[in-house]
Amino acid sequence: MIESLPYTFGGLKKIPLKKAKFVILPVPYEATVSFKPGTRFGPEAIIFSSRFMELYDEETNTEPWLNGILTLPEIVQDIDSTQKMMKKIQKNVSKFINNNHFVFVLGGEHSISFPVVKEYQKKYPDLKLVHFDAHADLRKEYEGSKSSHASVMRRISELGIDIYSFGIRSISKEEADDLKNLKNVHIYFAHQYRNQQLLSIAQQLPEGKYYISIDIDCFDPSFVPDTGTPEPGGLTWYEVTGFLKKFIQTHDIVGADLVELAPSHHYCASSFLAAKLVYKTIAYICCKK
Ligand SMILES: [Mn+2]
Repeated sequence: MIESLPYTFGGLKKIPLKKAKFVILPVPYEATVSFKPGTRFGPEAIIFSSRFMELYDEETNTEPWLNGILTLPEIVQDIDSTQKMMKKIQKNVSKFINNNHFVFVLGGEHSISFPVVKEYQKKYPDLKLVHFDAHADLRKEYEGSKSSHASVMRRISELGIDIYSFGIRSISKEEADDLKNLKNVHIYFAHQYRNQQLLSIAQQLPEGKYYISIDIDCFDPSFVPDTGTPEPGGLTWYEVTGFLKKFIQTHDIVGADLVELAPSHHYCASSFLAAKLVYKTIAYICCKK
């Protein structure tokens, strides 16, 4: 009876916070979009689609939801100031991070990764970042904003965090020039690194605590047309999940986000893929010994 499913990630029943290994945090924030708008509807579309997923994962032969997944109330965009909103997000995630919950943030635009990563770095000073995206997001600022979605990795790099970016196929001349001086940013361009190479890199990345930030536009538009700036030549479902599986087997993941889904009314494959990617990531983490 679909009608009776709770409106939560996976349609799962609400559980006490202390029983939740994973908390799903919807952040429908949208302020600095440059092309097609709609990321504010991303979390809602992901949660809606997730209610129709199979909760058994055939690949890992597990039922990831048994580890405890709790959908939190969304962080409402009730203030105009970007800086205040970033502070609000950081404050909100703090208690979950400090109580050892795995926070999985659903965006919203990519800017929201910054306050979450900043708070994670407080707990894990050696925090590193794996980043999937079509865009490098390394602009010093964009359209007058330092908190733009197009600047988020620049801001994170300024925290001294090592960044490993995959699927990149759109970068400005200025960003490409700056890259030589950004010693902690490692870009694996989509035209160079595919399939088996991605799998090898997944195992070779340095040890440490990692946060994973996934901009849904890392996928090819044939998989995910519903995003603000779809770029041709993107990654496939099995390239991304294959990487995540290998990477998670060999590394310690403490938090994640999935951002930039801009759902359309007539095409649900994008939001379903997003929901499934969140659940797959949880499955890979849970089946780790
Ligand atoms: Mn992007």
